[in-house]
Amino acid sequence: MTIELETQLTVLQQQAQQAIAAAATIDDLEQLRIQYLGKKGSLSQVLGGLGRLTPHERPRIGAIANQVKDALQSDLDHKRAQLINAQIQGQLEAETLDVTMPGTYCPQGRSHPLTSTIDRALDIFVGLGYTVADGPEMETDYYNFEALNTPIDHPARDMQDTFYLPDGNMLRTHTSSVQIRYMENHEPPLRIVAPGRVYRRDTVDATHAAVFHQIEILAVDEDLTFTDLKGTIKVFLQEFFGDDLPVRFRTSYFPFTEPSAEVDVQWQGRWLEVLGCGMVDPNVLRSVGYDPEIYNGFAAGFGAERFAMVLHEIDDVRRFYGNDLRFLRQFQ
Ligand code: 2NM
Repeated sequence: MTIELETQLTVLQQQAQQAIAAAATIDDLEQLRIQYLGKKGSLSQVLGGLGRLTPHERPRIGAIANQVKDALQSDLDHKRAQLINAQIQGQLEAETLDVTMPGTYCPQGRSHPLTSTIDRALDIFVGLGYTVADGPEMETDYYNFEALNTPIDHPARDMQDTFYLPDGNMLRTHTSSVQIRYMENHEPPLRIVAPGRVYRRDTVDATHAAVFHQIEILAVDEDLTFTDLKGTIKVFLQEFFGDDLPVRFRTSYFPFTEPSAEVDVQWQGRWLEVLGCGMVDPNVLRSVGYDPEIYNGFAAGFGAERFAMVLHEIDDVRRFYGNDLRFLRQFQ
């Protein structure tokens, strides 16, 4: 009986120690603890037989059982510490951070100076109650010239000045065509601002581009006066360039306005022409079906490139299209 119990304890210890050594996870280990040392575990079952021993043998076997228990508990603790260590080690390796690795390149974009110039102008007109309008860049003779009171023999219609397409259409030479289209579809009163790309057959140099950007405004209402036009233009230019900017109006000529004016601003001590404007010609109003006895209008047009060049003191219009980052990075 004594030998039998002793053997059982020895076998149990060997089995348990092998199982503990082979445990792969902390959960496995906990299962083994319950299996061998738990209330209803193997060791308790073996000790159940203790009662059948003689009082003389009981303390010796009891002491062996305690040694087995202590040995297994110590193995469990040891193995648990090993597993936790391995887990931490694995985690450290998986989460290694190499602070010497190069960073991720995050290029930062910014507005093209022309885009921010156009946005700046549009913001001012939107603040004055104007609506932004746009239209096609390929136009018919009617929208680009005829509806704008531009006679058939006007020099602007010359093959030398306008990009004609083989079908007789053309690339628009101004955004006034947008205004005609808008007026055809809306009744007065209206206030619109039309920004966009325009095309002219100019010889390209520091101040001329074949493709550039125009911004045109148009107001149609009852009883608009040239004073309304002057006030609007002055407010716009002072908002755009700065409060105490000297502005002057000179008489001029456009087919679509009468009277017409060109506007200069004094910038860095010099007078620079920046804008054309006038009261919309009654023929233009008639062509969109407005009665010039009831309605009149004023309009103005200017080049975005020219405004950007004056504002930022840029000496060559070709810079805008060169995509030279050293140039572009100078603007916010
Ligand atoms: C300018 C100068 C003067 C203009 C006229 C019109 C329209 F459609 F109402 F007839 N839009 N824009 C205009 C007038 C444009 O650019 C230098």
